[in-house]
Amino acid sequence: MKRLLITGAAGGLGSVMRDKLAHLADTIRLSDMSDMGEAKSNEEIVTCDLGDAAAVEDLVKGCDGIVHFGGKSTEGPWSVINNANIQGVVNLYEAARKHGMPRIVFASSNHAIGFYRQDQVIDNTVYPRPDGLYGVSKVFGEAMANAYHDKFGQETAIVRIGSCFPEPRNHRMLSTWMSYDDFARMIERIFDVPKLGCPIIYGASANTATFWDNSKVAWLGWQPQDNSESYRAQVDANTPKPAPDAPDVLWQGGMFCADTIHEE
Ligand code: NAI
Ligand code: 15L
Repeated sequence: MKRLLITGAAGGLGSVMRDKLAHLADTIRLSDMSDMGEAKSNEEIVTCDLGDAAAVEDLVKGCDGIVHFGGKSTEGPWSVINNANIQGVVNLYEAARKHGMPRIVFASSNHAIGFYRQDQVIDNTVYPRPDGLYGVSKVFGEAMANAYHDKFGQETAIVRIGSCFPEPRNHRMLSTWMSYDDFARMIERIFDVPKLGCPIIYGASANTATFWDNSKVAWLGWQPQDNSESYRAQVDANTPKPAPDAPDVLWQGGMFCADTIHEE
């Protein structure tokens, strides 16, 4: 690609993927509303709020791929989720429609399906079961991706990310963890395949413990290489085992299922 846009570039995933995806394009355009530091020689930095339609239209112009990490990434007040994850996604897809429909990686979340039980293995055909307002906003983003695909042919990889951190932090994450390297390899495949469409992909490493079946997207050729099992002893030693009826044990979305509505 000539120019790849990464939104949410000041965040946990954006600040790691900024380097790991640098080889995918001549120029990486980084965007966030928070400070992203200095631009490297192959980078452009654009500070903007995803809720600002005109700014997002300028942001997307001239990009031939988008990795959309920007947004509210946990539960919070609806006004914040609404601006970033609802209005922000509408702004992004409208900008993409007007500017050549660059392929999009949409950072959805396991919280779109958080109320499936941990003793179930689900694939990408299940009905959403969001576990709060944040999860609902991710279901909205998935619906936008589908509508713009069916209506205009816009291609999106909808990635229901599990827990993408340096290491799994608790017992639930032994099933939901995805390494940064596995995610970077997935994004490489997404931009490599000649025809993408609008698939839903579960974002987890090749963990022995799993809630998710990616067999319907085997055609993508993504083969995760890491496995949370190598952290099991460490997790056992450092984190208390939750009670068998705790949300973190019952539901795929874990503690988000027990979180409250964050009033304004
Ligand atoms: P993060 O919270 O560290 O980063 C999100 C970034 O988006 C922040 O830098 C924030 O400033 C920016 N942002 C928020 N609202 C904005 C707005 N209105 N305009 C412009 N920028 C805005 O989150 P993280 O962990 O890096 O996640 C990235 C994406 O992946 C998020 O969309 C999140 O929902 C999704 N995700 C991440 C998971 C993970 O394990 N890290 C799991 C599931 C989904
Ligand atoms: C998410 O959607 C969040 O963005 C991330 O911070 C983690 O909480 C992750 O889900 C998870 O479920 O572990």
